[in-house]
Amino acid sequence: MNGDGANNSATGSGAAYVFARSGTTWSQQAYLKASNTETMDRLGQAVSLSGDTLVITAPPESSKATGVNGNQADNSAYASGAAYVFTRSGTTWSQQAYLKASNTEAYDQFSSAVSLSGDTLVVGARSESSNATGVNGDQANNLAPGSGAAYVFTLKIPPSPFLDLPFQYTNFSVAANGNFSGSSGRVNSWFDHSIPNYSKNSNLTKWDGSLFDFTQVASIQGLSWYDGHNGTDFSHDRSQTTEDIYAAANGTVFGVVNNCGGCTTSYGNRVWIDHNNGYATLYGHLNTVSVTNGTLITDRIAQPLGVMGNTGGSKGVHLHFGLYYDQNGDGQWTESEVVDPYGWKGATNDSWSVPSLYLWIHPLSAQQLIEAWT
Ligand SMILES: [Ca+2]
Ligand SMILES: [Ca+2]
Ligand SMILES: [Ca+2]
Ligand SMILES: [Ca+2]
Ligand SMILES: [Zn+2]
Repeated sequence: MNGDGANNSATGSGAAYVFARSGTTWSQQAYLKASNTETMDRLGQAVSLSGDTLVITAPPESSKATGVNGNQADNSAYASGAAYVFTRSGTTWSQQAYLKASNTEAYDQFSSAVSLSGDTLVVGARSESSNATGVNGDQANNLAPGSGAAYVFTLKIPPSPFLDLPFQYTNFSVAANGNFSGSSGRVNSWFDHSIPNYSKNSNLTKWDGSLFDFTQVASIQGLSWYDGHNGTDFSHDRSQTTEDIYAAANGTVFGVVNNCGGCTTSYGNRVWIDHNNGYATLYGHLNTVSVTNGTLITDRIAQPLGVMGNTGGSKGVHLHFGLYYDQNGDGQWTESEVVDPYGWKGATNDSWSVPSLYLWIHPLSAQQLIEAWT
């Protein structure tokens, strides 16, 4: 996106322009091109927008790929057609998928029409030529030239950031500076991307891919960093003697443990919240809990979950914040489904199996502010 719009070196390749409104003022937000831009592909012949997802068509596109994210580099199926799915995070658009028909052939013009609603996408191919009838018939023949077909895709749309920090603050200069006196930042142990589930390998890999080798940098980690951590630890506000903990987003309370006086293992007194979008959050080591199973959180600041504490396997007052995504859709959140709300930006694949996405409402600059304290 936002490439060089000033050249004309791919005649008729096409483009899409996203405009966004602030109040009554419209301005261009993005200039979008295909991942495999070529002359006469006619990207943008049709577009369909739903929420933060945009589909852009290119009916003359000519690869012989089929399905999702196939090989887009060849031109051996002239005008078979393709569609491109872009999503927006904040104000940034990026291509998520390159879509082709399941039975790609030359001249089919897949994406001659397109319509997106929520996560359901219909793509028309007006010149597709099988003689099938109804749903999922024989798509392999060409016995009815130009009869046309439509293809339905269910998109897996990444969630928009929806998490707030699980404590009270009025703005990020307060979060960065004021929630401590004289220091900034709240994170005192990051999620470890190097080895899942408390396995130990003597290092910690942070969301950005930076590696802390504990055999080399033990002096800086102290008790603040640890190997195999499956969550984010937030330290306490040193300007307060007790600190309320709030839901990171609205949802329904479950999994409450509130009778953990003296327990020395696991998350101690804790609260879980189901956010009704596949994600759940865990708030561990609480001193006291002020919600019960089934409590609906509809205004997070109006309903504290409890008070930050030092119960369970904890070595000081802090909040263990866990984020889980129900990847297998069974309605349970297991330790193999834990994810990092700071996402994953490392150069190699994350060793955790469920993808971590950046899900804080606040932008990276604020994230760096809360990171600053050591
Ligand atoms: Ca091409
Ligand atoms: Ca065909
Ligand atoms: Ca590790
Ligand atoms: Ca699950
Ligand atoms: Zn922790």
